[in-house]
Amino acid sequence: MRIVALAGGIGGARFLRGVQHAYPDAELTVVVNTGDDTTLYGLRICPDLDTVMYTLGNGIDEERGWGRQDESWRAKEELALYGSPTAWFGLGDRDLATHLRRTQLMLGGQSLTEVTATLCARWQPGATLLPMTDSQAETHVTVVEDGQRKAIHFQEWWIKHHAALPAEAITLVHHGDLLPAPGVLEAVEAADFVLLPPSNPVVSIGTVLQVKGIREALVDKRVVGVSPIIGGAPVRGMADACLAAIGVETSAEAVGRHYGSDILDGWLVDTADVGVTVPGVEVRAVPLLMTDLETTAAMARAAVDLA
Ligand code: FO1
Repeated sequence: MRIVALAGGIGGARFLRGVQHAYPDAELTVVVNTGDDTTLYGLRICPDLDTVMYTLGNGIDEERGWGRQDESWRAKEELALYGSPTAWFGLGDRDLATHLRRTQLMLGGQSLTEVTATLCARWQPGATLLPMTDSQAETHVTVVEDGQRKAIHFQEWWIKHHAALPAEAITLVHHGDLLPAPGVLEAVEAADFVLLPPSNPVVSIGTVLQVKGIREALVDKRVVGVSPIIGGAPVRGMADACLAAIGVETSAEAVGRHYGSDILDGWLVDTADVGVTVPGVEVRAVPLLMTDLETTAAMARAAVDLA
C-alpha cells in the first residue's frame, strides 16, 4: 500500500508514527512543509523536516514534540550572554549538529531533497521524506508591533511572540514559481491515497498546497484529512491564531470546509464534533486525541478505512 502524507511539524509527525505502527508494510512518503525554514547564524534550519525525521527516527523529545531528546542548551545560553537578538530561538546543542551538517551539505552543493536523504540515512525514519520544494520559501507574518506594521518570520512570531501579536496576514514569501521538489508529484500520482494529518491547516498543510501542481494532483486522488481542531480548540500549538489570520473559524467543520471538497474526499473529526458536515465530503467521527501510540494507530486505521 502506497501512502503519501502532506505534513508539517508536531501533530503531523505524531500521526504518521501511528500510520507506521498500524501499517508497517506500507510505503509511506511524507511531503513536508518548508515554509517554517529559516537561516539563523548562517545555518539553514528546517523545523518541520527535522520534527518528522526525529519523530519517525525516534530521536524526538516527546514532551516538547520538537528537537532532540536528552538535549542541552549551552550554545543557546552563551548566545544569550552575548546579547544575540535571535537567542529566543530554541537552539539545542544536539539539534545544532543537524543544522551544521545540513548547511555543510548545502554549501557542498546538495539540494534540500538530497540533504534530507543524507540526514535520514542516519535516522532511518522508515518513510521517504521529501521537502515540498527545493527552492527557498519562507512564511512571514504581518503584525503591528509598537504601532509599526511589519512582516516578521513565522518562527519569530511563533516562538518569540507565542503568536500573541495578532496576525494581519500570513504570507509564503518566495521568488518565482514555487516548484515541487523532485519526486513529489510522482509520489502523489503513484499513491493509493493521500492523507492530510492533523498539522496546522494554515502554515503547514496550507503552505504545502501552495506549491505548484500539488493541489491539482490531489483532485484526482482519494484524499482523507484529520481535523487538528477538537471541540473548537487546537489540540496543541496555536492553529487558532493562524486560522484567525485567514478568517477561518477554529472548528473542525470550518477547517474541513476550508480545505474543501475539491481536495477532500473524507474528513475525520473527533467524537466531540459529531454532526459536522462538509458539503461533498464524507465525514466520520472517531477519537482524535493522540494520547499514545495505540490510539494514534487507531486514528490511522480510521483514516485509511475512510480512504
Ligand atoms: N518551538 C517553540 O515553541 N520554541 C522553540 O524554541 C522552538 C525551537 C525549535 C528548534 C528546532 C525545531 O526543529 C523546531 C523548533 N520549534 C520550537 C518548533 C517549531 O518552531 C514549530 O514546531 C514549527 O515551526 C511549527 O510547526
